[in-house]
Amino acid sequence: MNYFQKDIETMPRKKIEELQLERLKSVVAYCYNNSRFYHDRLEKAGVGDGSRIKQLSDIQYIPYTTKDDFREHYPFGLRSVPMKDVVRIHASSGTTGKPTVGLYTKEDIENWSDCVARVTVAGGVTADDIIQISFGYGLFTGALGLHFGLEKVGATVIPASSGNTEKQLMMMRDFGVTGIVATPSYALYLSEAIKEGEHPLSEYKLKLGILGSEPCTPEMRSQIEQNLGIYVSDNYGMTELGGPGVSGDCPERNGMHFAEDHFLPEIINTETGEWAPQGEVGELVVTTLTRRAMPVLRYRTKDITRLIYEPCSCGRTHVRMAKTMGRTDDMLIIKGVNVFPTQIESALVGTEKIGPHYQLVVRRENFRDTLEIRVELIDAKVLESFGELERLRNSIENKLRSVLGLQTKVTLVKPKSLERFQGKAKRILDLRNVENK
Ligand code: DLL
Repeated sequence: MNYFQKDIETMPRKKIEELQLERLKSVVAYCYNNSRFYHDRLEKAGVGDGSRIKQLSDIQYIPYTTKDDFREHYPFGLRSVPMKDVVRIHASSGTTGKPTVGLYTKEDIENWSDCVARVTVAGGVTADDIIQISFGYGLFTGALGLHFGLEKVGATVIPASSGNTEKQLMMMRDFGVTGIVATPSYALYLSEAIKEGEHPLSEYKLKLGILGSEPCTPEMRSQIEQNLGIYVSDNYGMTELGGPGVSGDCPERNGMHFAEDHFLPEIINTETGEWAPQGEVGELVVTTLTRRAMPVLRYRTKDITRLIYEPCSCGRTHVRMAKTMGRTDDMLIIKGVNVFPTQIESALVGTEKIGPHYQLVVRRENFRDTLEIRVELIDAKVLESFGELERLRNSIENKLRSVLGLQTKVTLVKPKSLERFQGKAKRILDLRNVENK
């Protein structure tokens, strides 16, 4: 078994919790003393400088931090060090309004790189690998985060960035690339481009995919693995928590191990804000334990998952988080039923005759939301046979009804007619506000 930091990754549970408690107290005191924002928050909540924190469960007295806090204190309001100690700024683009900003000291970059190195090693990377990073370089944490982590491992890093697929493929062949870093959507796109190009897969040396930054169901993962002939591991993170490296798959791929020496996770009921019972699904809340430039206490990630405390046979002792079902803001409520796009993906991908590309179209008709699922056929010939088209459509609708408990409308569309994505996929087309204006 390979570990990047074995002593930490396999630390006995009790020791991890002792370390977390010590770090929790110290980060609360640090925030109280160095951040105007947290000083006021902690004072108001009666937590003060954290000296009253005696056990990990006392974290519940600390108020949550939310995306709105980042927005309202844009750009540097959550900063806890003088600007001269900040060596890097990242930000997430976000779809509306101002970006979410992350600041780093030199020490933050070191710790971040360690965490990322851990997830890449757990995903199979060694110093012998040549890894192409196909995340967009720039303010996004993905590219530079993986870049620094992989360099720590000693792998050869190619900062390809995103886009220009032909050139990406040429570099992969010419440089003997053994692994790619990308979103699952882009990996899928690359696999199609290889299939349609002049160079067969045998001209590539690919064996690993370190994919992350968006949900990827096990079904989608196997599709990517089959298409590219690689082994895929998943890793998770977010700008507010410093970027990738928060958690990642081990060879068991049964939940992503948290870097628990740097992050303290909790699961809450989104509606009540109370703790969910251990092992149950809810919203992930994370406290950064070691960040200096911008520590974050009890951040509500909006990601829906559960924590797995049972020991993992890979030997790592850090808690695992199950693959996320998605974000609370991506959850659709259709005729009163909660639907996550990942549930649809699991049901669709791998079904005979249809490809892994789909789009969800939400409309409002007669004051009720409706969901149309557009799915690409592998072979356009099916469109010529009304009978076959109907049979296929019915069987997919039935499958979805049994998974979702909801009647949906499936539309089978021509191969290659749905949009492809070079970064995170945008699969929901929400026409509710457009059509009803
Ligand atoms: O996506 C950080 C990252 C970069 C993670 C590269 C992994 C690899 P943001 O752009 O701020 O940061 O987006 C964060 O993306 O709250 C999740 O909803 C989603 N997300 C990230 N990783 C995963 C994953 C980066 N492995 C938001 N599975 C998060 C599911 C993910 N969702």
